[in-house]
Parts: sequence; C-alpha cells; structure tokens
Amino acid sequence: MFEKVALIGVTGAVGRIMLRLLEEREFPAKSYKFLASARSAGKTLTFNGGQHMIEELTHDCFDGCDLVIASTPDDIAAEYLPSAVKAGATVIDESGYWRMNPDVALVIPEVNPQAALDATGIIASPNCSTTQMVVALKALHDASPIRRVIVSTYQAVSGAGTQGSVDLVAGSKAHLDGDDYAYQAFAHPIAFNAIPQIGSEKSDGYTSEELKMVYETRKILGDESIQINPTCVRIPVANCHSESITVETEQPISPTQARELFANFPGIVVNDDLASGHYPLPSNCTDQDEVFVGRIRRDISHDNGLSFWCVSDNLRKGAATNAIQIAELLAAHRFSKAGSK
Ligand code: 2RA
Repeated sequence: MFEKVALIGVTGAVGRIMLRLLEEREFPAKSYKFLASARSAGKTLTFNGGQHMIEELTHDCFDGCDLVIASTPDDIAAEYLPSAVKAGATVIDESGYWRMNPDVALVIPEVNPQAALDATGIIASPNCSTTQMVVALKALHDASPIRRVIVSTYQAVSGAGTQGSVDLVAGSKAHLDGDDYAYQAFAHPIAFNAIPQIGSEKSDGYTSEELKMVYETRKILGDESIQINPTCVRIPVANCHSESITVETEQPISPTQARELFANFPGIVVNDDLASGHYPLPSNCTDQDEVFVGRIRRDISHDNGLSFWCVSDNLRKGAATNAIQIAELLAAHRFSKAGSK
C-alpha cells in the first residue's frame, strides 16, 4: 500500500472524478492529503465516508507522501511538482506542462505501461484528445505499423473547464431567448456553432491542441516517423470528445480484422453496426472509462487506409481515469511481490 497519497486540485471537475474513482476502486493507500489553492483551503470534502479538510498547496506540504496525483493548470504543475519529487514522491501529472520533457514518462497504461514502471519522478498523463486516439491506434499499430493519421476532433465543452460547461448552457438559453451572452471560455459563441480552434496558434497554421496530438502520440508510441494531420474543433456537446480517424498502415488492415483487433484490446469497446444505427455517441459514452469505436470501414481512397469513429469521456479516460490507472499500475507493480503491506 502507499503510505500517504497527496491529491492536488481536488475541487476541479477532474479532481472530483479522481476522488470518486479512488473510492470506487478501493485504491491501496493508508492515508490521503487533499490539496488545492489558498481559495479552497479550509473547506471540507467527503471521501471514503469521512469529512476531510482541504489543505493549501505549498512547496513544503509533501512530507511523508510517496505518491502525488495532480490535476492543475500548467503553471501550478510547473511550480509545485518538482517540490513533490524532491520530497521523495512519485508524481502523476494531468497538466500539459511536463508531457514533452525528455525526462518525463508520458503514459497510457494500456499502451506503454513499462514507461511508468521505469520512471523516476514525474509521470505525465496525455491530453484527452491524444489519449483516446492513441488507445485505438495502438490496437492497429501492433498488427501493422501506422504510417499516417488524419484526424478531426469534435470536442466537448467540458474540456474547456467548468466555465466551458456554464457557457454552453447559458449561451444556448440566451440564444433561444434572443438575448446576448458574454462567453468567457470561448472566443466565439459555442451554442449552435462549431469553433475550429482549440488552444493557441502555433506553427504552420496548427493550434497547440493539434500539435499535442502529433508530438504526444509519437512519444507514447515511441515512433517519431508517424505522420499525423489533426484538426481540432470545439462543438456544443456537454461531455465526451469524438474523433474521425483515418489511418494508413504499412500492410492493409481490413475492417473485419480491425474490429477484432479493437475488440481484443484492453480498454476498447466496439459499437459498430451502421445498418442498425449503432455507433458510439457522446450521450452513450459519458461517465464510462473505456474508449469506444465504431463506423469501422475501408478507406475507399487508399489501399492501406482504414477509417473509424472514436468517442471517449474526456474527463474520465481523457484525464481522471488514466491518472488513476497509472497509480494502480504502480501499486500493482510495487506491492504485488511484497504482499499487501
Ligand atoms: C480541451 N483537450 O478539450 C483540452 C483539455 N485538455 O480543451
């Protein structure tokens, strides 16, 4: 068992899901410490049937912690997580700050578990749009190496934080009532709209969210030669990111083969019956921990191409669930031989 697990960012949307997952999955820890910004310090939360005080995140709050799981903005992760490592903890980080650091492991447990087991210090969890795609890609990549990916995302407002969800509801109501609404999480109205920009402008006309899909995917799959062309779009859906993905593999993979590869891969659920109108939808994937695929078909424009549709809960597998799965992987590895200490 871990001696003391510190959870940072427990009042955020992802932090709250992490707490529920740790309870439901009976995570092996003797004690917990709940950390948040000064604004939330002093408040209480309910966990494992008890009331617990939230403490302020500071540089010297990690004494005695052997595991830290953090869900914070990048600047907080940059400033505080090195202190947790210095105090001797293994750190699992949900933010984007450390992901591409060459000394940091970037891990999806179904895809590259060994990277977490080999890591010292910080283990990063990928961006939500990357995670669900890479789980699906890995199922194919193991059968025939992926050469090229063209992906368009349809991302839910929950990915933009609590304010994104507030904006969707309030903006939709205002739109229907013919009122004005001042959006805070988005540069354009999200109600009854689609915004082809997530993140800031980076190089070659791509955004930060799009380039995360390129660089994180290559790092996780350990293959710098994979070519990826992403377009990330915010749509007026409350929760769950959807992705239209076309891959080109070294050898052709038929839709039948792909269905079997996906079905046999841990963490993937196939929901694929176009004739009956069955495929993953944000509405049937929310609050689920898996990656769902459907609309599996041959790419009629390319012999070695395969297209499919992929949906996953961006707050769960895209964030909280992946982080907790990394923690469970570490626990299983560290404590299996020693018995349940
Ligand atoms: C989004 N991927 O959906 C981001 C959140 N990390 O905006």
